[in-house]
Amino acid sequence: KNISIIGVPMDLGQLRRGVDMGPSAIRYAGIVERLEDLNYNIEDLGDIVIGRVDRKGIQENNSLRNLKEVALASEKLAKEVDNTISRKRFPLVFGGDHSIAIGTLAGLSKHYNNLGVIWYDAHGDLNTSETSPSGNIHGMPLAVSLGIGDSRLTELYGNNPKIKPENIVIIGARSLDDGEKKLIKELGIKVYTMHEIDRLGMTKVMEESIEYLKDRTDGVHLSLDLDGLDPHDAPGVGTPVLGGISYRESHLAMEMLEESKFITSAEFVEVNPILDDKNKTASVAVALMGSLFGEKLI
Ligand code: DIR
Ligand code: MN
Ligand code: MN
Ligand code: MN
Repeated sequence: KNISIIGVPMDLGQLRRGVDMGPSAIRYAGIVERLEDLNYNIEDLGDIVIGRVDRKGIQENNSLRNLKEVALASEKLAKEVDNTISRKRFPLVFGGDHSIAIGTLAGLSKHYNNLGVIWYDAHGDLNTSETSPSGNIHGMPLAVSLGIGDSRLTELYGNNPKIKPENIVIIGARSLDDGEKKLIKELGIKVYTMHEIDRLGMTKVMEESIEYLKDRTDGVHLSLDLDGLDPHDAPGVGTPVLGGISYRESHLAMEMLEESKFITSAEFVEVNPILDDKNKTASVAVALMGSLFGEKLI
């Protein structure tokens, strides 16, 4: 298989500094070598250029903070992802904060009519400017991709909506805002919260998720927010939430996705080396990608 790496040093979708260094941290943790050892052809396309913003403006109260710059970067990323698929390569995107998923899904939507999405995250990322408690766009990408939110984001790169609610599975949720809970119920989005993961075990959660998406989709994107994992295992994230998915459960999930053979694109987001412990979180991301792409213990 041919894999193209796209770095997105985006930090404008939230307020913590340092998440723009995520793509470098993941590269330093050895991702290219790791995947080359699995006999993939790897092409590193480098990083998308992100606009600079006056820090004073960023701190201001705003219900859609840095909208212009986020939209511009999303457009560039969408183009890059679109081109990568056209060249029959697997897009592997590194964040940056989770607002970048707006661009990734926009690019993918040019190639799939029924794109499946696995949203591995402590959060739902289903806010709009009306429901968001923070005004941070990294809490909105899933809503935007469903066509819900400001038209400067939903209309981006054509095709609105990019994805359908019945093609989404959220895994690891444990911090959902009221508006997000309402939307999940209204749209009937499939969610495995930490309660279901504890109760059923990750094996059953992944079996059910794969079975659910298998027949209804023509491609499946994995959007993995490192804060889906427990902060003990992934401390380098901007919005850690206690009681998350373990390192081992996450490996199992990646291995089961690898066995399913249906993942057609992936992104690993919210790695923030400034908040991290000796690049632990980027190393975890790289280890999980190892499993996702077929590394075996024996
Ligand atoms: C919160 C936090 N729901 C918000 N979201 C995060 O600001 O919308 N998403 N951290 O990853
Ligand atoms: Mn997220
Ligand atoms: Mn999150
Ligand atoms: Mn393990």
